[in-house]
Amino acid sequence: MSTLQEIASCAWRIRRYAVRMGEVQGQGYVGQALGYADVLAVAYGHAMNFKPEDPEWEGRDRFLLSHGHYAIAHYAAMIEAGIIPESELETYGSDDSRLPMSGMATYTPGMEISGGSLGQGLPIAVGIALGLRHQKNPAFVYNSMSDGELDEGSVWEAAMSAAHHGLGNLICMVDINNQQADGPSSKVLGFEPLADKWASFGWHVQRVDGNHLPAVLRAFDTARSLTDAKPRVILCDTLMGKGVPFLEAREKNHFIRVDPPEWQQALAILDENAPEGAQA
Ligand SMILES: Cc1ncc(C[n+]2csc(CCOP(=O)(O)OP(=O)(O)O)c2C)c(N)n1
Ligand SMILES: [Mg+2]
Repeated sequence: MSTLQEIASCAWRIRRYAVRMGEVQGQGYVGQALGYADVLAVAYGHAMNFKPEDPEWEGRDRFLLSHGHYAIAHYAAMIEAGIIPESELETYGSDDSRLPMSGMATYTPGMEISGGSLGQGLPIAVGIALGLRHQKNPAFVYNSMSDGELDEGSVWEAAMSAAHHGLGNLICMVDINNQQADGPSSKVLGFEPLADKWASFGWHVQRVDGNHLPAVLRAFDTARSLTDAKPRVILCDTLMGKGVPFLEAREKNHFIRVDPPEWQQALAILDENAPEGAQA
């Protein structure tokens, strides 16, 4: 069991790794990584069962990165978790790297699926959760999605299917940053009232401030400890760029290009606000 202070340090290091990878390429989906770092810190630093030295261990909880463009965030979490060595961060997005800019299962240890074609993760997660149950394997399936993905009909077909099959071993997280490639999610295709929608599809629903660690922690603990045969969803409201004010304030931050000195400036801001006792 990790303490809140330890998880806060995890989240801070995840943000630092993502900014450092962004600097390698001069661009990337860094705003998402900063916004989602707290959720990933709770998932990898507290909730999930895995063996860093054996990413294919049968008993592991499966983490599916459906929104493959968040790979930079996922790599940062897996570096923090000890699944990927920190030194590999320097190869991010380069030819022959195990860390391509979109998540690829065949390239990267710990990457369960090649996500990125949005709306595919949840249907795959339903299949894996059914398979695990059939094998009497008590592992959980965590499917991670973005709010723009909710535009995809396949998500809602899979949501119905998960409830129909009573998949209590399936936990879905949605990063609600109210952003997508074409602008604010609420303007592109409104999805509210979102908690009511998931509940009406037969899911156990929690909606939390995804940048408030105690709330995220409680939500994961609840999702894991419920005993009913309902799939669980954690709707996480987050702020893109969280922790670096000049990135939080950017209007078009779906994919950011940052001037070279600004990467160091972003790291300096994170370091000035490091949680107590945190070490890079
Ligand atoms: C099926 C599909 N359609 C379109 C795209 C192109 N695309 C890549 S990222 C993205 C935005 C999706 O919204 P979200 O993930 O919420 O954006 P973010 O929060 O990262 O800005 C889109 C439309 C895709 N990857 N897959
Ligand atoms: Mg979004």
